[in-house]
Amino acid sequence: MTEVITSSVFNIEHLNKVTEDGRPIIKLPNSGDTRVLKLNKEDLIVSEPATPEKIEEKLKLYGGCIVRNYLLEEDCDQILKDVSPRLNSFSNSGDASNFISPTTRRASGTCLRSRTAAEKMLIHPLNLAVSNRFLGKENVFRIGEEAVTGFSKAQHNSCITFSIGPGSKDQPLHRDDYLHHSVRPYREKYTFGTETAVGTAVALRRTTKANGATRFIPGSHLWDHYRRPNEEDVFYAELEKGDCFFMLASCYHGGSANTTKDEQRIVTFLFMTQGTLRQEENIFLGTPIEYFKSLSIPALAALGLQTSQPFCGWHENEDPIRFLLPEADYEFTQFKDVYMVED
Ligand SMILES: O=C(O)CCC(=O)C(=O)O
Ligand SMILES: [Fe+2]
Repeated sequence: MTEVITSSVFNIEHLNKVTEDGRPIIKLPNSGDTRVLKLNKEDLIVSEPATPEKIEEKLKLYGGCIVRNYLLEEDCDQILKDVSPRLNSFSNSGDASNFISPTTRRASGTCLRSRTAAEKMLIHPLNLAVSNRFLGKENVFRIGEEAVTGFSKAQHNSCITFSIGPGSKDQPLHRDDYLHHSVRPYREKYTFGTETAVGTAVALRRTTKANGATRFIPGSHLWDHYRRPNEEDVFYAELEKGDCFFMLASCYHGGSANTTKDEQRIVTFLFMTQGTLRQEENIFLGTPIEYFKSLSIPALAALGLQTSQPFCGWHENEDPIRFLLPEADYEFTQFKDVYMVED
């Protein structure tokens, strides 16, 4: 397993000077890594029929890939309808670094506002298979004379529908795994075990370079923590309605400038995380319990409302699905397998 460096804050070198507007200037370590991956669109497109294995292969190499025709157009329309009230009521004044642009509207909690998002996008078989491959954990633990195994499935992390409006500027390039304090070492090739989030971004409408398609740097999932992301190295994930861009959260990416006069760039970006980590969005506050009770068992499990084997996330000594759906034909086991140990 690749080592995760847990703290790098002490590597900052203070230069004792400030910018014109008073921000202190620092230097960060430079590993000297100059690898750049120049790809064609075809390299990133998963051939049909898309399988978890094909997606996994491209994610390991490039950090991102595109799956055509991932969701039905009617499901895209339904998700957009469900989140539209939130998009239309959204306003913000932006922030200094343009991370949250004033011309970008965000409907967070898309899997809570849209049953279609939860039942079609969250539990899409390719999302579950790929995110379990990159984020799932399975281990063996001793309990007295026995040894048990537990499989902790990937769970929902966040789901935001972004509507990037005309006049929006480039969002600065960043990695979404900062939220779990991931500090990435330089890697020659991909190694499993340290990824903390995997994203699927579905275009609810056609997305183009001109209207603000997500751009990312292929191969940047293998870069060290401080390597500077350059705009010359980006690739625009242009999507037709219903297409999906898979991306590891260890990749540099960002929403892009919208230079059109009147097009909104509308994408739902779902991230999954490890079943043992805290979710980015606090999905439990403000969501009526009736909404959770109305979902399928697989959707509840993927939302993190199933105990992660073993012991993580229970409610009143029970699995949360038993609490939410007491009548359902459902059984939860704390362990995957139970063995006797011969010492
Ligand atoms: O809108 C996009 O394409 C990406 C947005 C994003 O990366 C973010 O807000 O973290
Ligand atoms: Fe992001």
